Amino acid sequence: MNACKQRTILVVTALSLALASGALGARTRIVVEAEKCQTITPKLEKAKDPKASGGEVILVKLNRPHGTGVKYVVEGEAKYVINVPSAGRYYFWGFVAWYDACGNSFNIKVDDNPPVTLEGPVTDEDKWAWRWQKLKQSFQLTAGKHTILVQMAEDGPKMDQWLLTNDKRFIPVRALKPTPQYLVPKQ
Ligand SMILES: [Ca+2]
Repeated sequence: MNACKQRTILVVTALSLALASGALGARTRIVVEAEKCQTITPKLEKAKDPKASGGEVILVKLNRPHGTGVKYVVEGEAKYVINVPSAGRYYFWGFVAWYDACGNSFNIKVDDNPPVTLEGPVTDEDKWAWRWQKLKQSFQLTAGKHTILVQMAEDGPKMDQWLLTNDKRFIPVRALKPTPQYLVPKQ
């Protein structure tokens, strides 16, 4: 047996062992249309948007005057229940459009964890432009049912979809194909 063949056998054996032990766990992408929530309460609401994925988004309408709400006081939330197929560390992304620096956030609450603010920069040039925004915190989740709340934080932002994935390196660019098989319907 030459050295090259030996190396190949070693690599194949190592890969087989890794697969057998689950070290290369399945990459899961749970993609949910924001409007496919179980429940939604004001001031969060659904709205038609022909350019959005699924033709709908969720949003907080602009207040007049804008930016006078008290941040972190929940005035409305959208609720989702999902079935996570495999345990692991999961990363949350929102496909969002921000209004301005006082309309560029939601709060995301996963199960009983404290809410985490999903927010990002916005300029006059990219006001209400759709972009994927990653939540700064990740979550260790068991396989099975989990509750996700998207909560109002400010007036003016919109959300088209959200993504929960155990693929740390995945960076979404545009709207993704929804995976309704992970959504638990309202009982
Ligand atoms: Ca949508």
